[in-house]
Amino acid sequence: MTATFDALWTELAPIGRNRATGGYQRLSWSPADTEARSWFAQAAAARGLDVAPDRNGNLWAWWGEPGAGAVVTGSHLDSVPDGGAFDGPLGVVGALAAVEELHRRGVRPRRPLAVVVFVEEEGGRFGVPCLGSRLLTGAITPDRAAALTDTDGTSWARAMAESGFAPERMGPEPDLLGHIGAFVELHIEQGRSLAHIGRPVGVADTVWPHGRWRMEFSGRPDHAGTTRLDDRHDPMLPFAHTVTAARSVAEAHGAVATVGKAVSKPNCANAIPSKVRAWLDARAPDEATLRAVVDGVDAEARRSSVEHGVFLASFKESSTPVVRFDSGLRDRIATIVGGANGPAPVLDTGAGHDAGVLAAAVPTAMLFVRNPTGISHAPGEYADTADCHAGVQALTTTLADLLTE
Ligand code: HGY
Ligand code: MN
Ligand code: MN
Ligand code: MN
Repeated sequence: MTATFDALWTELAPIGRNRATGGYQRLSWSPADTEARSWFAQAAAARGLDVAPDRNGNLWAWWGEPGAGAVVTGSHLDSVPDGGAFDGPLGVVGALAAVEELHRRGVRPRRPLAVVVFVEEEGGRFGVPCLGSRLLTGAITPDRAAALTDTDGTSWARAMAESGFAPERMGPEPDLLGHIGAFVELHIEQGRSLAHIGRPVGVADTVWPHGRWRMEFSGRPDHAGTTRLDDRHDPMLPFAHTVTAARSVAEAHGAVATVGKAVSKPNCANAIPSKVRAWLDARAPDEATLRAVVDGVDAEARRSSVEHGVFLASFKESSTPVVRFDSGLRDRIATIVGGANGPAPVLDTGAGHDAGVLAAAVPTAMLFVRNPTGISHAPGEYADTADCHAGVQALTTTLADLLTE
């Protein structure tokens, strides 16, 4: 298993890699994403799996005929801009290596198994995370998905069509979903909980509720040298206030909030901007706290906009309710993968996953692999090879247990 994992990891590693930063740029339907998806299709077929896309662009590789009670594992291959090597690929490469290990162990499955690669998990190009799994489960309408655009104005429907899919066929797939008896996703931890307690592998318990909101501050464009300060309607000022308010409001609620993306129009050093568009990402331990954080930031943004004579419009782009993974599956997996040190630790996370979307429809679990620095969504994301191998062993043990019950 370790040799297979290492070989597959090495094959995938150059695809979409930015040599200058060491990070990855695999935005959905881009040439790098397409190359990674083709790599997956080939690697899965070489292991005797039958590969077929669903109507939403997710890729499925089946061991056995698709059918009732299937055990499904997998993750995603797209990345955030300049993301890390592990977020997504660990769960895909790990799944393929686990399938080979199941063969080596001589496991005779009593139900079908599939490896899935979900499309646009990060929302890195079209803004809504977990788009492939949301479409599959009906958590987003095909019309809304079709109309999402990237920063160049290319729509999801067009990008999908250019990759050979028929956007008019998008939508929930109750038959496919109805086949899934259990879904398990292997993922790098995006924090330091496992490093802190000195364990290589953990099992997920909950995902914090989270979402993205777009704020558009519209002011009056003017000359940076000649416009008296009192005469300005500068949208950069309430925007700047909102960035710092996000931090203090989140801090006061034990939550997190981030403004990681902003665009100024016309983006000119010697002109007061006409508009600043900014995205708030907010996450909290429970729904009420998340609401309070978003409302609190919005109130600050509005107050400051009024003060500066700027018009503010806010829109919710996506949200994911709190996820509680299947407790029976969680405890069973924690016990069987725990080893000599007792059951594997159970963790909460602030990161979103396709498993979180699927959890609303099917029994779902996640395995996390230790991340020594906790860094993620950045080139510095890292996990030791030995810990990745331990994660794949845990996934194999889990799949073997589910396939033979
Ligand atoms: O943003 C997130 O939590 C994710 O990794 N999709
Ligand atoms: Mn991920
Ligand atoms: Mn991610
Ligand atoms: Mn001039």
